[in-house]
Amino acid sequence: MMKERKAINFDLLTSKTIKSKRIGLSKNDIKDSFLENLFFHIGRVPKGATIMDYYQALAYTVRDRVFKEFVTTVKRISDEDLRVVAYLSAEYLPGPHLANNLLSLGITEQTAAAMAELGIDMEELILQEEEPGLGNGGLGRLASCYLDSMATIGIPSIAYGIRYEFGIFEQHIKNGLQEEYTDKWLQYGNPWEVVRSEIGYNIMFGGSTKHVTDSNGNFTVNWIPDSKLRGTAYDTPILGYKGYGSILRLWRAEAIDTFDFSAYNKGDYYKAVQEKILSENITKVLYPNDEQETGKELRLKQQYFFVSCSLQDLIRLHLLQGRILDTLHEKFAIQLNDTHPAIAVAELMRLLVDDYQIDWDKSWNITQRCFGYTNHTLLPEALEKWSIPLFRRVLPRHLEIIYEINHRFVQELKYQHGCSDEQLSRMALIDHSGEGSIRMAHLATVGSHKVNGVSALHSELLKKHVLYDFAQLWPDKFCNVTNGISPRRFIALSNPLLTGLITETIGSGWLTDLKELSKLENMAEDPTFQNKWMAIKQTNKASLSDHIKLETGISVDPSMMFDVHVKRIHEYKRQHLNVLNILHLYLQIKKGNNKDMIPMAFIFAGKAAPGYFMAKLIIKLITAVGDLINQDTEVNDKLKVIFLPDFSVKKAQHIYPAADLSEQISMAGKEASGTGNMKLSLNGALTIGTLDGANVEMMEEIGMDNFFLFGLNAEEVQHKKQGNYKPGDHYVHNLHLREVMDFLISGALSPENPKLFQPIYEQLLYDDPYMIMADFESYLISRAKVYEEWGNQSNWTKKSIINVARMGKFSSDRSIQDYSSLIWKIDSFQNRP
Ligand code: NBG
Repeated sequence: MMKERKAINFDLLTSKTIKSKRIGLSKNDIKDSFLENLFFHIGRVPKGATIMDYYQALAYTVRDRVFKEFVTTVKRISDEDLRVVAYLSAEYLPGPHLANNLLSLGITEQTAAAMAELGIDMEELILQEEEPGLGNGGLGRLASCYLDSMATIGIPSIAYGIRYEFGIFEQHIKNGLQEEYTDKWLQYGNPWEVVRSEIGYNIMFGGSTKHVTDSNGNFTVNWIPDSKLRGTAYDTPILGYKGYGSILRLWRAEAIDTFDFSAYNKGDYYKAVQEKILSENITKVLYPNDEQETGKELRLKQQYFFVSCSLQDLIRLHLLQGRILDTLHEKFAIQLNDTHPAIAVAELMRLLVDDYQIDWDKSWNITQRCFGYTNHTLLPEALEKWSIPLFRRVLPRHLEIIYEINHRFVQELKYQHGCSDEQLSRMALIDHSGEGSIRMAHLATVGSHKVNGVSALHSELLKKHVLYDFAQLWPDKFCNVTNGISPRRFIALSNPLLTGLITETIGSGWLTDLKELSKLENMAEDPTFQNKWMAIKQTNKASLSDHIKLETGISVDPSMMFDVHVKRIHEYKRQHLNVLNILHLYLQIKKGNNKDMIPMAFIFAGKAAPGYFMAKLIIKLITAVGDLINQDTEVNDKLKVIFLPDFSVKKAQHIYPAADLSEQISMAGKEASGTGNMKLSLNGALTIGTLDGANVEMMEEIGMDNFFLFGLNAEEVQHKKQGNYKPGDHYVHNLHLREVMDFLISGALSPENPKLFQPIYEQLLYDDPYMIMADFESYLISRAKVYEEWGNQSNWTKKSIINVARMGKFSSDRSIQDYSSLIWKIDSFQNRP
């Protein structure tokens, strides 16, 4: 037993009046800390130090100050016994930490000055940081924006995830094709994290269960696993903007016994370390799939591993405060970020019922009141299902628990709600077709007290289609929280010039209250302001153009319109629709119809899932079109086509500020929300888009006149699909479409392999699941309006200013406030006395 600890006085650290040099924010304090860290943490003298040493010394200097805020916040949560959000997400994309933490601490300038006094360029240090690519795209980035906002407005939170040793692959483009290389974000160590070796949990897999009734007649289930490993916590402190602290706790898998001496003694050296290798595999690599489920055993193990560690951790934290488990839901609101952590429903039941012997009904009540579930996709291929034989092999006890939840649920449906057999089979957690599978979205829905979609349209479609029966049954369970983005990361950090101009004009309150941007609206027609606005865009474009030259060797004139399409490559996002238009423009120029044509640079970036043939072919198509156009002197002063490799948060921050036009052209009903749409618009790009995801609400806010709308809406898409859609009809009736389609397979794009793009051609002509042929004409008409508006630069700039002024709704701070009031019922520090 540990002796009771004496009360430790935190005042030195947390008081606003007592100053400690170690955490001081003046230039001199920062300089002193930096040198101390360089000497004592890194063990270097300036003469022998590398740039990486400098970066790390600065990172430690900043981390100390971030920890101060974190410790202060934790103390407050504990003193005031506050309810905490536990955010469970298999993915995070925080982006580089250094510059963001400097901004949050408000010490960017004094740090740059401190470094300058030492002859060091701070910008160069910032560039050293490898970003943690622990996510595939929007879902992971959203989780990181939410951490930023929770810490900014002061929602007590802890975020849990997986510490993938290798994050999303590095994308190289060779001969126009995507090649994947291992991401090495940890190769020089990670100064932002602290390993908590003492915070670790045993995780079990496989084996069987034994049902026993003890001498008192109590029924219990023992799970006898066939393997065990340990999850260890790695903590990264998160600091909100001039705000509060939070923590991102990532789990790494390790062997319980790292070395098998008996095997070693028998001379089996390989076997001696085999367990270590097998265990560590669990957190080795991120599955690089976007919106596509592969049903792989390792993936299920990853999900269970991090969920179990996280729930065991929450239980530990809860009991540490001297509470009983009956009140777990009063102290924690656990949010499931998509279905990836949905196994948490069964795991919490197991922990409560098996490990803590709480009866089923009470456990179920606690469980349902703890969880909220956010759905992020309607794509059928992304709705997770696990085959029953696989599930039984990996998690035999959870299968029993899920059967039990299902059994009780089906009974309730039948006897309390009088549901038909058909309804029962649609709603059950188990799908009996084939070898049988578990529907994780149903498990998450049944096990949560709230279910939300991520935009108004998506939440409606969720209720109408994917979770229709559930929404009929429990209408109050369903709600919407439209996604948002962090204005700190996506404008303050990414676009310092525009940030400066806005702050100079309306003050700095908008960074924490984005609605204040509306004050810019008065300035939209002011010629001086417009000129400053345009000059900034021009500078940002020149900077991106330098970057493009460096990365691809292609020169882009910054006076061209920058038409930007950056996001994961996916058929539903329709990068190929964009390409068809580019080919159309190319053919027009070749025919001499180019008198009034506006010079345009089409900029693409994004990764394709390594096993996704069509997406990879689309990348090849973009680069092939680029090769054709960029070298053709007849065309290349009017058109440029760029594919920037290896899209990441860092790269995105460079691209958004330079965009004139934002392509948000998914087939309506497919993009749950989109967040790139918001990031581009916040940086002053106008949007060309369909009525999909959050575009709908953006257009409502921004106004139809300032948004280029086109295409079928979700209902029309649905209608067409149910009818007799013949994409070939569009080919026959639309001359422009026919020309580009014919060109696509003419071989001109790939003389070495004339049939290369045939799969795209045939899919569009005979199947066209994403209605590209149907939307082509409308896209061209909308683009014609773009060109017209661009012709009047003052008018375009006015619209750009209005776009920014009306983006207030799309701050992730607003989203977090919505989650807090609708789902978590947690007050922010800001709203507390
Ligand atoms: C993605 C959607 C996007 C949405 C993000 C964040 C998945 C499963 N879904 O439209 O496709 O913006 O989630 O909500 O990655």
